[in-house]
Formats: sequence, structure tokens, C-alpha cells
Amino acid sequence: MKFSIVTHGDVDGVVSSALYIAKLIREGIKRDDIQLVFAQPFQLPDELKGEAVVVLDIAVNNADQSLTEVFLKKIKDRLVVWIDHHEGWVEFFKKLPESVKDKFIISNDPAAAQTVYALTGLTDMHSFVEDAIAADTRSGKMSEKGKLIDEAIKSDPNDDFTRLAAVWWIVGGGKEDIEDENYVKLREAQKKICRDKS
Ligand SMILES: [Mn+2]
Repeated sequence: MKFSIVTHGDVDGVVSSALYIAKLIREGIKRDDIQLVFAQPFQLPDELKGEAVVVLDIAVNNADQSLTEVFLKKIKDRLVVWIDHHEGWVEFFKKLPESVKDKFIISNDPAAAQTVYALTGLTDMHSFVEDAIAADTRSGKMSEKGKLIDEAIKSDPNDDFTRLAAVWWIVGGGKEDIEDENYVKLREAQKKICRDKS
């Protein structure tokens, strides 16, 4: 089964997708069968390859809900779950049949990663959930690893390769290991933002 994971491109979206992917891998899904797509409520993908679709940390596009509607129409038969923690879904749900509505898990958690965590329960990844909460609420302290992801992403917001590296780094255990190519990629991206700041 091929999966497409559509997730927000910030720290919360990165951690959410890493948690979900770790769950899929534990269930025997191969890495090569997982397509990751970074998106925003107003910028949703046109085409998704997966036979199964998972959407994480993507709010309803409140400025124009038809965008979300059109996207949902394309994926609804393949949708496994849509997990989010933003407000604004109530109106949108009124138009949906129960069978589709049932695929949504909408919480009021401070980060979507916390909602995904409640579903996947991979305790060794919990520190990243705390980083996602700190990043999304802009309060609390991010760990060094959280800062690494945050700064690496911000070094080039248009570069999804950094986001991909962050997701696969977490899935691989998130260790500060210079033999880990994803870790090295993140460190290099982080250095770039630190250089720019000075
Ligand atoms: Mn979020």
C-alpha cells in the first residue's frame, strides 16, 4: 500500500508526520512507499500518488473554504485520517456526510503532534512533541534538537529537502550522530541561518 502524507511545513507538521511515519513503518509499510508532501491550508497539492492519504496539521482554509472542499473531494475515498488542532472546522463539517466526517480527528491540543502522539504512542519520540508545542505556541523552551529543526527549516523556507531531512532524521531516532546524513544536512542548514544572522 502506497501512502501520501500531506503535512504542514513547520516544526509541528514535521514532527506530526515523523510520528505518523514511524507508526506506518512499525506496521510494516516500506519507506519507499511513503510520499511526503508539505502544504498549507491555502496551498494544497493537486495530485497525490498514494492509495492511502493522511493529512496532518492542515487547518480548514477559512478565507475560502472551497479550497479545502476541492482538495477533500479529490482524496476522500483514499483518506485514512485527517488530524488537526486548529479552529474553524464546525461550519465545514456541516456540509460533510458522516462517513467522511468520521475520518477527521480534530483536537484543541497546543500542537497537532500531540494529537498524533495520542494515536501513535511512540514514547521515545515524546521530546519532539514538546518541541512542536513550544514552536506552535511560541512559548516554552525548545530543546537543542527542536532548535536544530526550526532553524534548519527557516534557513530556506522554500526548500522541502530540509523538511524531508528533518522528518527522516526523527524517524531514524533523531540522534546527534555525524554519521547520520539527515543530521548532517540539518546542521549545515542551521549553520547557514546562524551565518546570515551574524
Ligand atoms: Mn500545528
